[in-house]
Amino acid sequence: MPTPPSTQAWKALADYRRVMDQAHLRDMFRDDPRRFERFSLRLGPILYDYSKQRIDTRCMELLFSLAREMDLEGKIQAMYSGARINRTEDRSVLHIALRNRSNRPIEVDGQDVMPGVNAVLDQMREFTARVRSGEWTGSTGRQITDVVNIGIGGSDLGPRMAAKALAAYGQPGLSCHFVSNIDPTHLHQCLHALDPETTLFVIASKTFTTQETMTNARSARKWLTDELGEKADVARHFVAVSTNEPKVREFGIDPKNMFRFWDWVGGRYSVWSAIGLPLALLIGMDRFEDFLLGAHMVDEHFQTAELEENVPAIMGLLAVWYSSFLGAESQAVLPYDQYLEDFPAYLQQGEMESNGKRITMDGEVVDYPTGPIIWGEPGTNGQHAFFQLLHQGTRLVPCDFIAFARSLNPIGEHHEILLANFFAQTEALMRGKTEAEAKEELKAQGLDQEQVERLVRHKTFPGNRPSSSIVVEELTPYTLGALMALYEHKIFVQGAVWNINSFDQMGVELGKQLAKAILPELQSPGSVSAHDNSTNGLINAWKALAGPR
Ligand code: G6Q
Repeated sequence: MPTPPSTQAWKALADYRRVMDQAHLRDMFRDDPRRFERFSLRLGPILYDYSKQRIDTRCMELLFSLAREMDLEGKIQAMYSGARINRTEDRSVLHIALRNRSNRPIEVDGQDVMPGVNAVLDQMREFTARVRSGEWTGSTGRQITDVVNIGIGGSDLGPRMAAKALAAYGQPGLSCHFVSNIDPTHLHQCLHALDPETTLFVIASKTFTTQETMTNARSARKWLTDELGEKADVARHFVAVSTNEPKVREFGIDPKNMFRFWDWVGGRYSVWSAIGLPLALLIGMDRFEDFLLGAHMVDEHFQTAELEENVPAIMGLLAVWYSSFLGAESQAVLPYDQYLEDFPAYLQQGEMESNGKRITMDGEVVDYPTGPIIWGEPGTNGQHAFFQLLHQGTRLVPCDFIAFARSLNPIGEHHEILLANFFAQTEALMRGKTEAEAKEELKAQGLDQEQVERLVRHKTFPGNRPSSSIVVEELTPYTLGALMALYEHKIFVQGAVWNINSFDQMGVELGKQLAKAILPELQSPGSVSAHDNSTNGLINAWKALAGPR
């Protein structure tokens, strides 16, 4: 594989950047009345508009050439065919199999994975139906009213975000809660309001060894047995989602109540597997399968559409353009929908854990920037906070604006006001306000010449600030699944072009090792001296503050 900077297209893009630096989006819209038609696509219920990005036809052609030189199309087919593209962990990457509603065989080591995927979906269907109907009860015979997912990272963010996003489709009388943090406050906040007789815990951990999850799970089990005493039947209140059956048994969960998944499902791509169980309990299995179907529709598109018509390919290539050529350090994701409150945090993991890498597939240190920092908040809240920096700051922050055409909770004119803001923001970022326009405005307000001169620069907006707009018909399980899959494949595209492995997470594993080494030192008396001066100082100061162990 060539290094990205050694390709023809990379060199041409590095040159073309100078052309684009001279261009202003306002002028590009003036010169091309069909810019929206040229640079927007429809994909089922989704409209993707990238006409307010700093690109033109030539720039897109070069980005597509770059993708081809880095064999994006070949890499897509490799993923779909079950090749071990996660080379550092020697694993296939097959979240697409989890939502393969066509049921077309997908093989790993000559074995079709689909029968196993379908068997777990059947198991989830049976279990969720029993819990939702009240047939499955707690140990005192009462119906389950609260599901508590205990998991962290990929075993938390996806189902938590999706359960919040699809709360409108939930079963009345059944609530989902998510405990991830080892901070005891998180478990306390969740459990203090719950009744153990009607609470079901889902222990979600691919490895079933993650310190936070296992500690929270043991404390939850203790809470249950302390509260219910002799009546406690742990098997009726605990189920597991994992790849590690021996550890699940060891914890005391009946393997009949274990939902499997496989090492070819990465944590941050696992919501489509049984890690989605809390979501399936909340919205029911038919809707969970709609969620899978939405993602599958995007999977089919990603695999078959020409790059020029391929939404995730374009999303990923634009991210490469901004990170590697235009010097953008971050990208904002701005859902104009309260249900998507956790979407930026979910994407933060997806993008930053996947593409926060500095070593290529060939083991070389990269000499170009890779994955950007992802951040964001729902609109319109962000407008009253950090949007100032987007409009007038010194940094380039490409933004994704996401909105739904219809509200699930229409009240008066709220939704129109929300969308008026959505459209106005992308327009203002793109157009800006010239000094002449600002002057006119100030004069019209009756300010004298001196006041106008003093204020005009502060009131000027440079514009040319790029954004994409993603407008979706309505928030449903299907459209949420589709939206999430778009971003998953966008992440893949960037990794393919940068020639990095988007599917390992050595940095996360480092964190898991480090804390384990220090814990015994915190739990034994005496001062520590094995670390650097700062770490020794901090640990010893903590020991003094916290009191005797
Ligand atoms: C995701 C990461 C990481 C992982 C958590 C939880 O891709 O690998 O976020 O999901 O560390 O791991 P377990 O599911 O094994 O507990």
